[in-house]
Amino acid sequence: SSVGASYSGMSNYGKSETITSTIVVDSGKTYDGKGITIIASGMGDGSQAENQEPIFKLKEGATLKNVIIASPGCDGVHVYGNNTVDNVTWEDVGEDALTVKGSSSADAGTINISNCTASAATDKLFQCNAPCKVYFSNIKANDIGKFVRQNGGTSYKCEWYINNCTIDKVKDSIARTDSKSTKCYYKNLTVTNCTTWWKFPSSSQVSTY
Ligand code: ADA
Ligand code: CA
Ligand code: CA
Ligand code: CA
Repeated sequence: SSVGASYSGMSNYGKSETITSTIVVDSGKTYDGKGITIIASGMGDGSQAENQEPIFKLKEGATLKNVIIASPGCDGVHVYGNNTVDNVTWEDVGEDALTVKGSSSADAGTINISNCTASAATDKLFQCNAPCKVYFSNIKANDIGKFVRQNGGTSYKCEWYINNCTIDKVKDSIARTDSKSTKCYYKNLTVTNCTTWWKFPSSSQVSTY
């Protein structure tokens, strides 16, 4: 099986739905789009302007799967802790693709992001605004600024596990943090057209596993 999202045989594949407000997935619930394409209207233009609305908001423990997010990507997906994001495509990432939210003092737990495809991110794909452990697996990304970024100037700890990802055309870096306690672990990572993979205070914060 290849890296990235796949919708073959899903009942909503080829169908689209236009939304005008954020789809909220309640705590512990699952939103299964069965291959549907979501088109946002009036929620932001997908530019680098901050404060666009998210397409999805996943409360604590919620799961999002089998969705294609069309342009404009707005502020992507917001997750609040211990979430699963599986088989999601960002056709044209907006301000960013997914943000781990929460105050910097509240740990967002473990976030699993797998079997996803993302393209055309002017800046970041995955933005971590709270301490968290994120497991990235089977993700295909193309034409991005950064794959994962801890909110600039913060010093809390994040742990990133990057497994079986294929990333092409990277302007800034694969992973970037200003925190001395954040760690990044990677294996089976294929990167092309990227000058600088890691931007960490110390190279000892990054290792294979
Ligand atoms: C920028 C901004 C942060 C936060 C972040 C985001 O880095 O400085 O305050 O808004 O974007 O989550 O998009
Ligand atoms: Ca931003
Ligand atoms: Ca874009
Ligand atoms: Ca954002």
